Amino acid sequence: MHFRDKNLIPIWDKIQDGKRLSEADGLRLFQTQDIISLGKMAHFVQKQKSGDGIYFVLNQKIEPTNICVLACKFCDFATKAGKLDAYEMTIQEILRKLTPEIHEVHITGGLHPDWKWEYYLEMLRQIKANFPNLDIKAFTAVEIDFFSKKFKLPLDEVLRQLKDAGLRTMPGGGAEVFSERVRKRLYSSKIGAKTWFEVHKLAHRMGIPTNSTILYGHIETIEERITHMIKLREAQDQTGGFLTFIPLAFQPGDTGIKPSNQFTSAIDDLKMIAVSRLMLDNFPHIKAYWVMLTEEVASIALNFGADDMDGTVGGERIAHDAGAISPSKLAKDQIVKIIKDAGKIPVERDVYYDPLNLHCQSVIGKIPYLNSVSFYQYFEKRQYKILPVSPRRMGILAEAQQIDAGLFSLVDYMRLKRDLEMLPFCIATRDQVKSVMLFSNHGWRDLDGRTIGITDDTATSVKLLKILLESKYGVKASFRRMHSGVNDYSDYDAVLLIGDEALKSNKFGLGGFELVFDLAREWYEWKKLPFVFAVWAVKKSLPAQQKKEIAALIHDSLETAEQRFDDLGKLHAQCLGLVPSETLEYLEGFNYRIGERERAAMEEFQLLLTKVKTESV
Ligand code: V47
Repeated sequence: MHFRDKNLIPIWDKIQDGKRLSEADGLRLFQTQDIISLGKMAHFVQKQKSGDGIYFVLNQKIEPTNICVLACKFCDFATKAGKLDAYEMTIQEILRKLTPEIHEVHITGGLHPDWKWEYYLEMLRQIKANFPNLDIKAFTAVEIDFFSKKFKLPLDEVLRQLKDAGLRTMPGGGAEVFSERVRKRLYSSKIGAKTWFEVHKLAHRMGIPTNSTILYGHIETIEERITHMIKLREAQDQTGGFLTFIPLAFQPGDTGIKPSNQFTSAIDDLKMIAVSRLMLDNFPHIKAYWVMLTEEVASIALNFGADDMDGTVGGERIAHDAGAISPSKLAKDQIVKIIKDAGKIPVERDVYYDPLNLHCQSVIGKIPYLNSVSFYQYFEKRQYKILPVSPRRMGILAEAQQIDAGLFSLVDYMRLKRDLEMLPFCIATRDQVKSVMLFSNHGWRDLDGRTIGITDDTATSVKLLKILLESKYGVKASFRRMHSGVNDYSDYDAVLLIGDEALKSNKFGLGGFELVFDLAREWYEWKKLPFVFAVWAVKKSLPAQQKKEIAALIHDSLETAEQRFDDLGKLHAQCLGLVPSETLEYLEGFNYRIGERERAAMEEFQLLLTKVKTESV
C-alpha cells in the first residue's frame, strides 16, 4: 500500500501481523487526512472477517410509545403524556405493522411512566404467536434497567421473562458515549456505562446476544470515541456476545446542541466506520446504519470497513423526528442494488447473522476457521466472491443452489453428492484435531441418557459424536442445538464446540466443564485412521473450464500457504488468544489433500453412519 500519511505505516504493520491497536493508534487514525489509506486498511480487516459479504435483514422498527420519563437533550423523539405529539400503540396496532415477509422486528421506545410489566411480555408473546418466523430484537439496556427498577425485579429476572416471552437479541441503543462528562451534560438522568455494560454482559451470559452503539458528532471528543471503543473491546473479550457495532451519526434536529445544526460530514462518518473496524478487532460486524448516514455515505462505507447494512427498516422515528434526510424505508431491491454496486454479496440474514439468501451468483463458501485459511488466498485475484459461512449453513445454502464451490462439511457433501463434484482437497486430521471438542462433566459411558448441547454450526462433528457414543461406547445421549458464541451452558451435561471457538476453549477451558475430549483423537484411537471433516467440491453444473480454474486456485493457494504457515500462524494467533507456535503447530497438524487413507476414513465413516440412527438434530 502507498501511504500519503507515513504515520499510518506502523499501524498497517500491526494490522498485517494481527496485532491489537492501542489507544494512541486509534487517535492517530482519527487525526489522519489520508482517508483512502484508512479505508483500505479497514477494508482489509473487513474482508478477513466477512469476505465479500454484506449483511442485511428484512426488518421493521416498532417504537411503541414516545412518552418518556427521561428528557435527554439530544433526543427529539421523546415527549410527555398529554402533549399533542404523544402517542401510545396497542398490541393490535403493533401487530398490524408486521408482515410474514419480515425476519426481524426491532422494538425500542420511550420509558412509559404507567405501562404494566405484563404489557411488554404480552407484546412479545403475541408477536411470536402471530408471526412464528419473526425474530424479536427488543429493548435497550436503558429500558431493561427501567423495567427492573419500576417492576422491582432483578435484572436477570427481567431478561429471563423477556427471553421466555420470545426475546432473541437486544439492540445496542442507550450507550450514547461512555463518558461521564458527556452524560452529565446531555443525559444526566440516564444510565451510564457501568449499568449499560452490566445489562449487556448479563444478557450474554443468559444466551442473548446484543448489539452496541455510539452516538457521535455532538460534543464528544475523539479521545472519548476511542475510550468508548476500547471499553466495548474489553467487554467483548470477556463475553463474546456482541454481534455488531453501530456508529450512530447525530441528527441535530431541534435539539439545539449544535448551534449551526450541522450534520456530521461524510469524511467523519467514514472515519468512524473505518476506525471502529480497526479498533474493534473482536467484533464480527460493523453496521453502516443508512438511516442516519444517508444511502450515499452508507454505500461507500461498504468498502470502508462496514459489512452490515441493517435492513429495510420500516417505521423508524427516532432519527426522522430529529431531521434525518434519509428515506423512511428502503425496499429490499434497493438494498440489494446498493450492495451489488459496491462489488459485494448481498447476504439476507436472520437475527443471528446466519445467511438465509444470497442475492448473487458465483459465490465460493469459506469455512471461517483457522484450519481453512490456506485455501483461499488466490480467489480474490480472479474476481470470485467469497463468503465465510459455518459448515452447516454452507450445506443449507448449497442445497438451495446458492454456492458454486466450497469446503463442505463431509456429511453435506455426502448428502448433496448428486449435485457436487469432489476436488482432491480436504481438512483431515492425522490423530488429534484440537478444534472439535466435547466439554463434559461426565466420562463417555456416563453420558447415557444425558443432554449434550451442540452448536448451530456443526454438520459432521455431531454425527461423529453420535457414532462415538453409540458404536464405540454403546451409550445414547440426546442433542440440543445452541446458538454458537453466546450460551448459557448450565443447561447441558456436555457441550460440543467446533472451529476457532473450540480451539480457544481447548486452551482456556469452558465454564465449569472438567473433562475435555478431542473427537478426532477418539476416532483415531478406535479406527487408526485420520478423520475427514470437510472436502472441497464444486457444483457439477459449472463449466469444465471454471471447475479446472477453481481447482488450480486451491492448489496454488495451498502450496503458497504451506511455505508460510509461520506468517499465517502469527496473523491469527492474537485474536485466538494463542501464541504463534501454537497456531503454527495447529496448521501443520492437518492433511489438506485427499489420499488413500483419507478415502478409507470416509468410507468407514459412511458405513458407520448407516448403522447409527442419525436423525436430524
Ligand atoms: O440510543 C437518539 C440515538 C439510539 C438521536 O441495535 C439519536 O441494531 C442520532 O440504538 N441523532 C436508538 N441518534 C437507536 C439505536 C439503533 C438504531 C439502529 C439499529 C440498532 C441496533 C440500534 O438512537 C439512542 C440514541 O443513541 N439517538 N437521538 C439523534 N438526534
